[in-house]
Formats: sequence, structure tokens, C-alpha cells
Amino acid sequence: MSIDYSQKIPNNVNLNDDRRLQRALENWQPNYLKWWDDLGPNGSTDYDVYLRTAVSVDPKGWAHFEHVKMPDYRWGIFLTPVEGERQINFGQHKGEAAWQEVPGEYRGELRRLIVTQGDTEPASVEQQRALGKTCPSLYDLRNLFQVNVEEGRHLWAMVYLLHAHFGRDGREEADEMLERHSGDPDKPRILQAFNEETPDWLSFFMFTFFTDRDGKYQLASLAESGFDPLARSCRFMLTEEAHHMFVGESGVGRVIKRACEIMRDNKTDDVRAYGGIELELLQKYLNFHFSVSVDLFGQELSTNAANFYNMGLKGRYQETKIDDNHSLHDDSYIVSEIKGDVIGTTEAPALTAINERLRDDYIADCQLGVNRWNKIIQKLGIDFELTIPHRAFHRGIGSFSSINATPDGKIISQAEWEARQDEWLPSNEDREYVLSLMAPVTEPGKMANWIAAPDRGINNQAPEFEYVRFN
Ligand code: BYC
Ligand code: FE
Ligand code: FE
Repeated sequence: MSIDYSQKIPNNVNLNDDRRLQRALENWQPNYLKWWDDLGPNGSTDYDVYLRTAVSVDPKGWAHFEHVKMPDYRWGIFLTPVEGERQINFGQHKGEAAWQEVPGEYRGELRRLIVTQGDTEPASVEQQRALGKTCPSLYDLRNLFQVNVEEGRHLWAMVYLLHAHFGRDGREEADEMLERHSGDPDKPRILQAFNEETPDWLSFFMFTFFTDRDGKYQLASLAESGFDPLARSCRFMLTEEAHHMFVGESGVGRVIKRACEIMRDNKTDDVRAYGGIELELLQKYLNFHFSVSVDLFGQELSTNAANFYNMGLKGRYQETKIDDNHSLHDDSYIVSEIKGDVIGTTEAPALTAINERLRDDYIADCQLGVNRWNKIIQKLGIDFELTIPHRAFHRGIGSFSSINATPDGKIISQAEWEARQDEWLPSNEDREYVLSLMAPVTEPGKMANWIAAPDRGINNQAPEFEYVRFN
């Protein structure tokens, strides 16, 4: 199904047929472009960037690469096409036809889910806006910008749903997406991880590994929605998410590789002496980004989540592949909880434990990625293993936010936490060290000293390809 690029707003939803909607979106478009100019990648207006553009929503339609200026990137509205008669696959409406319009009784809940999802997209662009000034290579700079324009398009996807299905409320919500800002004390972004700073490239790589992966799991659950336009929007967004996580995994992997090469070639443990980032420091960044990302799954036991499921609005990860009755009324699920001064488990109703189940799926997926990082370390003959901290470590949401825990999941006092947190999380000094390495490298084919070169170029380009041309 091809995308019509001759229109002001490229789309595959026949926007032409709905003049009111088209006009509403065309009114929003200049505000979006102004936001991009003000809070998108710093000073990047005139750069020519080797970007990938969707030319169609089927997988083959992806392979279109060319140098474009980011403000000219054709942000638009792409939904995975309707596949036959889709049904609602879980909850109390299981077996009914999927909704093409918002069911009146679930309007508030759906709006809230779409707003929460949409809010994260521009937030991440805001968080990353200064990174272009300190890129470790043109290859990395291009990847950053590719992620940014796609997050911008994810905002478009949610704004389309708001405009098309929520009338005046939806238009107001769409405007507010551009009024809240990451870290703004008066109008912050909705979820805390999106108010944290992304001040350096190590943080960026960790963010795209851990936080974009939350995006994958949330989008996958929304892709199961009985509200078909939401499901189809999220399906298409998921195809882009894979690249964001690739950027994170390969980025961290290359920092690991460089650290190990320094250790091996110089027979030293003092990676900093050679301008690299030591594995212990990577572990602290990992601990930080993992812990703020697991918060994004909400409370362990949540009536919101139970309701979303029951109503057929938000499913489980790969709902239709799970072999059960998809109503969960009589089922239970094992959830971690505080038992006196240790962390144990308890059986909870499966419906209220939906968030925790998704968090479990997410953690298992993170672990696979960390295993692949450990393979790199092993292959270079270094004796070190990166580990994922316990889910109770450094939490701001859920039952563990009331306690302090070590990365091994041992409950400790506030005093011990304060005395020891610099062992587990990046200290000011650690962050300053990483920042001190952030000097731009913009000569084609060159890499900053703290990161190894990628195994291959984007779209098979040669290492010295000019991914970004500054004008
Ligand atoms: N921060 O019942 P609970 C992405 C609130 S990332 C602040 O557990 P629920 C991306 C909660 O609102 C994916 N507040 O909540 C990645 C509730 O408030 P009320 C983003 C939080 O609703 C990288 C109360 O605490 N998508 O796409 O079950 C780059 C009780 O909590 C937080 C989505 O999140 C928090 N972390 O679960 C770019 C999907 N957690 O009702 C993009 C849509 C909870 O007491 N969102 N609260 O006022 C949802 O599905 C759910 O809203 C959540 C929360 C899973 C986030
Ligand atoms: Fe996104
Ligand atoms: Fe993403």
C-alpha cells in the first residue's frame, strides 16, 4: 500500500477524502515545524542528512535512502493496512469485531493511553537535542537524526488519532503535546524517564537500548488493541522501533569493544588512561537507564491496567500467541513484593498484574541484549560480566519506590544507600568524565577514541561515506 507524497501531509489514509480532518492537521503542521525548529536537533536546519524514508507501509517499501534537510523530511500518517476482519482478541469484548470508531464508554481511557504514548515521542527528541554538537562520528550523527525524525513521526501518528477520533478534546490534546517539554518545571512530560537529561552519547545509547525497548513493549501491547486505528498505527511504529534499539545495542557494544581493546592491547585495567570508558562505568550507566525504564511499566498491581485489558484497549505482549482464555478472570500471576526486610514473591490476580507481566517480558528481552554485550567482552578475552540490576533497585514507581535496594536486591537503609549509591549509579565525577570525552568528530570515516567503528555502514555505505553534510 503506497504512500501519497504529493500531498502536504503524506499519508496512506485517504486524508483527501476528509477535508475537515485534513484542515485540522494542516493547522497543526506549522506548530509542529516550529516546535522542531525550536526544540528539535540543535542548529541542524541546513544539514543534509542521509535519511531513510518510508515510501510504502509494506516491509520492502523501506529501502529508500537519500540526503535531505530534516525540516523537509516528509512527516506523515502511515497505518498498517486493514487485514481482513480483525477481531478483539481479549477482555470482555473478545470475539467482537474490532472498533473502527472510539467506543463512547471508553473514550477517556483511550484518550489517556494515546496521550501518554504520544507525549514520549517529542519528549525524546527534546532530550536528545544537544547531542548533534558532540557526535563521535558522522555515522552516529546520522543515526541520531534518523531516530529523531522517526520519533517526530510517532508523534504525528498519535496526533492523527487524536484529531481523527476525539473531536475538540483531541485537538486540544494535540496542541498540548507541543506545550509540555522535557524537564520543564511547570509543564513537564508525563512520564519521568522523559524528563531526565540525555547529556552525552553513552546516555543516548543506553536510552535507545533500554527506553526505546519500553516503547517496543508498550507499542506491542497497544498493537493488540480492539481500537483498530490504534493497533494499526502501532504496528507501523514498531517497524521503526527496531532500528532505534539497534542504535542503542550496537552503540553500547562498540563502547564495550573499545574498552576491551584498550585493556587487551595495553595490558591494563586503566581504560581511562587511554581515553576509553571502563566497563565498571558502563555498568553504572546500565543500572541507571534500566531502573528508570522499568518504572515506565507502572505499578506492579494496577486497576488501570486491569481495566484497559478488560475493556479490550491494551493487551499483553503477543496476546494472540499466548495459550489461555484471554480473559484472565480466574488466573493468577507471580509478582515480586516486599516481605518484611527481604524481597519475595506473591500470587496476585493476573488481571491486576498485567503491568508486571509486561515488565517481566521486557526484562527478559533486556537480558538477551546484555548477554550479547557479554559475548563481546568474552571474545576479547576480558574477565568481566555486565548484569541487569534487581527490579527493586533505584525505583521511583511501584512498591519498591518506598525502599532502598542494592543491585542484587538486598534491602538496605537510607543511610547505607546514601553512602554507597555512587558505587552503583554514575557519580557526578563519572558523568563529568564521560562529558569530557564528548568532542565532535565530523571528518568522514573518523571515530572518537572512546568508541569502536561499526561493523558496517548504513545501507552498505563505505566507512568514509559522508552521512551528514554541514552546509
Ligand atoms: N511516571 O496504575 P498505574 C516510547 C502513574 S516509551 C509517572 O500502574 P498504569 C518511547 C499513573 O499514570 C512507551 N507516573 O498506571 C521510548 C497512575 O496515575 P493515576 C510509552 C506514572 O496506567 C523512547 C498512577 O501512577 N508508552 O514510546 O497502569 C523514545 C498509578 O499507576 C508512571 C506508554 O507508556 C511513571 N512511570 O501504567 C520515544 C503506553 N507510572 O491514574 C518513545 C501508554 C505510573 O493515579 N501508557 N504512573 O493518576 C500506559 O499504558 C500506562 O499509562 C503506563 C502506566 C504503563 C505508563
Ligand atoms: Fe517512538
Ligand atoms: Fe523509538
